[in-house]
Amino acid sequence: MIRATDDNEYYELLSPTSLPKASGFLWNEKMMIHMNCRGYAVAQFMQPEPAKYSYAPNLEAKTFMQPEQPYYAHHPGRFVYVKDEENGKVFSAPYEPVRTLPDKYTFAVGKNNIVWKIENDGIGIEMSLSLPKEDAMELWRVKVTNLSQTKRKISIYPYFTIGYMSWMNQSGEYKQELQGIVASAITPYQKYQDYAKIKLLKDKTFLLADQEPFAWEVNQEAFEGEGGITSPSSIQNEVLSKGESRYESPVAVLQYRLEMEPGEEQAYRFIFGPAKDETEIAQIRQSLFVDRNANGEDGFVQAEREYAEYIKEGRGCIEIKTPDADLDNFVNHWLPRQMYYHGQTNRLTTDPQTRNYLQDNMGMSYIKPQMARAAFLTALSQQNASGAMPDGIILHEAAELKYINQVPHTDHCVWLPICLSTYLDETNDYSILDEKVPFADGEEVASVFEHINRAMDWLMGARDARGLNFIDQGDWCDPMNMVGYKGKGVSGWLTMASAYAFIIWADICGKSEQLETSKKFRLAADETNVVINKYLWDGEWYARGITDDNVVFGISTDKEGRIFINPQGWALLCGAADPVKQKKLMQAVEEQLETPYGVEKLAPAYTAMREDVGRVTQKFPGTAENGAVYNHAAAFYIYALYQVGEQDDAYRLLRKMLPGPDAADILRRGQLPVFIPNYYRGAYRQYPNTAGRSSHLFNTGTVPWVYRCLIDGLFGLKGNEAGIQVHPQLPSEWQEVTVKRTFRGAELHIDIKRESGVEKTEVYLNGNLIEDGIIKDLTAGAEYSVLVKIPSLNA
Ligand code: CEZ
Repeated sequence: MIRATDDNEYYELLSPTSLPKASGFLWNEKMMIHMNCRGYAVAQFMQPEPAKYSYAPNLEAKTFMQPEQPYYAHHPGRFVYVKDEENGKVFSAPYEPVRTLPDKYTFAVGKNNIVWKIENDGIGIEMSLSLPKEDAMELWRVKVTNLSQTKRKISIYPYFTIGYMSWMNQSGEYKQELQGIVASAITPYQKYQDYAKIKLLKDKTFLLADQEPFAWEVNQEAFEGEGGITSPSSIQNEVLSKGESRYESPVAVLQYRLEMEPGEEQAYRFIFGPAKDETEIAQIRQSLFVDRNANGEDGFVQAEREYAEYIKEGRGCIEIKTPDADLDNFVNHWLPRQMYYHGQTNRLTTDPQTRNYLQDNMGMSYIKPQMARAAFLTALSQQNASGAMPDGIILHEAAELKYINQVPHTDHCVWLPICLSTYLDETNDYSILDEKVPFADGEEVASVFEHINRAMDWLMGARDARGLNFIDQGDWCDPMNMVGYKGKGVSGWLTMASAYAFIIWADICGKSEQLETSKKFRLAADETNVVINKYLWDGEWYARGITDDNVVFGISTDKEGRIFINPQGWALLCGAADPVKQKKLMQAVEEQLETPYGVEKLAPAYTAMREDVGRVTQKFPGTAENGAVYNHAAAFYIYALYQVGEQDDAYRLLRKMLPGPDAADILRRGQLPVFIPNYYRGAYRQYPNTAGRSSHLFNTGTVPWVYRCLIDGLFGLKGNEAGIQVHPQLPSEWQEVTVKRTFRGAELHIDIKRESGVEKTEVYLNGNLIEDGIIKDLTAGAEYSVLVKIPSLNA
């Protein structure tokens, strides 16, 4: 059903119906496209706010990308209808809208392109999508092959949806001079003040062809006729009617008529995207289809190549070989790619949530540390002198704080030291602490060190008389918006996260000779942990918080939302849980939250609104924050398990983040293992039938944490001031792994194996035992060979 290609370049799906929502995504500096196996697409580009050029059939509310996107017949998509001119039979590639089951079908998701190969009735259709590196446009190739023994007369109809562009003004027509279709619209608006922005928008959608079509249609209704989208009336005619759209929904359909000898191939290329005006479209045509470089390549070919190079820049810093080939493939290729996407594009928003911006750049520390560095400085330059971090980091002068960033959350400060520590581990660039950065309010400029001190002080100040952190209208959990909106409710998780942030910051201060400050925050962490145990320990696990009305929740007497994952994991991280409590809470998690698809965020999922907890309780039970296997939260927990040395539990849960390896699991998740989704359905004990289903949402803070689980935990190759501290935590069933670790310019070839007689980890560098297990004095450009012996379990 699914398989990785031999070179691991693609993941292939061999049926259009077994995982109907299986998908891949491509992105560049200005756009992203989420393409599913049946031809449906969700694409958006930045101008600077996210916008569409291939629209739904009615106006969509603008919000973040939706989980478990429903696809429907008229959903935006890219297809090719194929008609046999001799018998009138029609099918479509890749599968929608005609839905004829092809004789052969492959959907191959690659790193820099997405490819389909379809065979139907002796006709082969190969479609591929790539992007240029910078610009918002899709680069399509369509190849038609006559696979039969006889001469064939066919028509192909590349069909690109444009959809309902605007209720104010929309139209479209074929332009001879451009050899393509241009649809035009005015983005709807009502305030005259908006006109200045509206007039600059790319309100045209174009489809350019490298070969002159035989005919075309630009009017959606005329194209479909009474036959509808599955069997458009107009393609029953010999020639499309060359229609236009005048305040009618436009569509971009071209017709090519072909007479093909047996074995003959025909290749076409198309460019689809948004533009400001026809001049711009003409320039695109000129530079991609006409102009050639010294090697005779046109811009289209060059753009595809540049894009492949761009995607390759997103390499991670480990390459692994373990007993689990699927894991290797994911970790070596897809995981860094997903992390790079986040770090490079900030999820295509102009005002990323502060915690997302910081965590996405935590991931960038492994790929392009200079970018992570710059991002940390940008974030700090938007901090208030009080130490408070804002909701949302503005990345574009024209950006506005939208949606969730208008809701006050109290957790943003904790992410500063946590994310910075990864950057420091990777780079040892402590000079960042001396960097001078302004505050958002007032004239004051201060060092990064001072900025983070103030953030930590702010966390210490934003507490009630008991010493618990106020939650206001949310913490990490966005929709937990009514625990503390009256100003009294507190977050158990945030109190723990603050303690953990103090510890991390105290460590960083200790290493940069800020000993007094280090002591201060270590003490603060200890005191916080006392408070945590006094007010939040429920006997078998930790509570999630205490509401405005002083009701403790996330405890054994709650029928719903009885246990939450975050306070358990973070109590391990911040050291609040002593060994007895550790054991108890891990057991509670295993019994109440673990499922075959990972650990749930809370259980039992809420089935009705709890007005003293908020919106999270209104989400459908088992989706998103209401008890899904919310991978971001699961990753925190796994990270914590590694921190306390629970390597088998940690690995078991880590592996559950990926679909597979068995077919039943893949069917259940419905997703290719080319990204980790933000959640898999939970509420396993309430709704077992839907449990495990992927959200298909590839925007998630999960990925840098998974990477940290691998580097700091599983393979134990974390950086420090001196070099790399080697401390692997392999699951019991693994005997040997090899890792290539790139680190500060050096390359280490590390072989980790179990060996009988070995009592504790032994690290050998070029054959010599290293007493403290820290590989030091690494030189950029040099290669090292490291042998790590770990105890054998059957000794
Ligand atoms: O957004 C994520 C946020 O991007 O939810 C996480 C949060 O930590 C991330 O910063 C947990 O709440 O508002 C909502 O109800 C949404 O569900 C968002 O909380 C959620 C979406 O998944 C965005 O993709």
